[in-house]
Amino acid sequence: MKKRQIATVLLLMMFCMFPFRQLAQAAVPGLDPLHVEGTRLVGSDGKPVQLRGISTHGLAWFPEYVNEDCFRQLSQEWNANVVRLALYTEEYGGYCSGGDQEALKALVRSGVEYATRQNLYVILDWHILSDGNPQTHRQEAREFFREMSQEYAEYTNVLYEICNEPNGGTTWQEIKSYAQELIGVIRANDPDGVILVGTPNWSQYVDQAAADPIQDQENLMYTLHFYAATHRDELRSRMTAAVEAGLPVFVSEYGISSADGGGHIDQAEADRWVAAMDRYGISYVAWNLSNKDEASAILLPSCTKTSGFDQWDLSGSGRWLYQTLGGKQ
Ligand code: IDC
Repeated sequence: MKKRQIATVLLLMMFCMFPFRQLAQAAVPGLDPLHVEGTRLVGSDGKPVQLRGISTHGLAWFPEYVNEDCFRQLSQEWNANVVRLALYTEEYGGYCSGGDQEALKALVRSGVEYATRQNLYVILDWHILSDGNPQTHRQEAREFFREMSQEYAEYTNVLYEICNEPNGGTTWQEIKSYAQELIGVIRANDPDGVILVGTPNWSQYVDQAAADPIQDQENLMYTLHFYAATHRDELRSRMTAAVEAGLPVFVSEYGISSADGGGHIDQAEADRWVAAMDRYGISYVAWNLSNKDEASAILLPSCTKTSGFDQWDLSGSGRWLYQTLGGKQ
């Protein structure tokens, strides 16, 4: 063989021997896989992990904040370690009410990639709200989570939130049976990703879940949501009692405004919530990453930037969150 042929053969051999599979696996995010032990979220070393970060507003309404520079700033400067992607199901332009499903999924996928590259855990939030009962869009939910869990089975930073806030009299039994079905769908692809289950009455009745938790499943957590200017001691005690009863609780959404997302902010009450959540190692995700003219939005309506925010761009909620997360001055 001529030298050139030998070189070609050698190159071909090297090409065939190259461990492409390993390369593909190495490309899968390296965030520490989480699991649930007792009431706590823990890392692979068994040490407790607390996720603290922010939720997008409705992806259909504020898609512009799903960008890598924004996520980089949240991670590096704000000290967040999680973002939540809120995919409304029923509201105007929602996933099940005429929204462009492919475009919305594309946004979710971009969000996951940016989060992954920026070392953030990411929650896929099936944001039921005016639909009240998660059974309403059960088929769409099954299909959505089947697809997502297939795509992200290897992603150690993806958490699945299967129903934001059941309400309107939806019972724990109804939520439980929906959850069991969805857990089955997700587990068929992703045997160990953390799944967050909503609770009755806008994710406030964690006591009902604590009294009758889902059996024979691992890596489940139950959500509690609060708004500090509306919800105080009573709901907080329900949260801590549920944890003391052995329920793994995750605060996947909270605001420091009133429950309608507006009104005024109550920082003193918010600090009491944070103290309680920190004491129990509960994770918490703030509502919301937008410049909407409402007190829960972290940006002022006058801020038109979609990344590179400075202190003048932040609302009262934004400044409080920055400090609470331990943002770098
Ligand atoms: C609110 C938004 C508001 C929007 C409304 C849609 O802040 O801009 O118009 O939803 O109905 C929740 C929900 C969350 C709410 C939020 C504030 O999960 O979707 O967002 N909230 O009302 N639960 C308690 C409060």
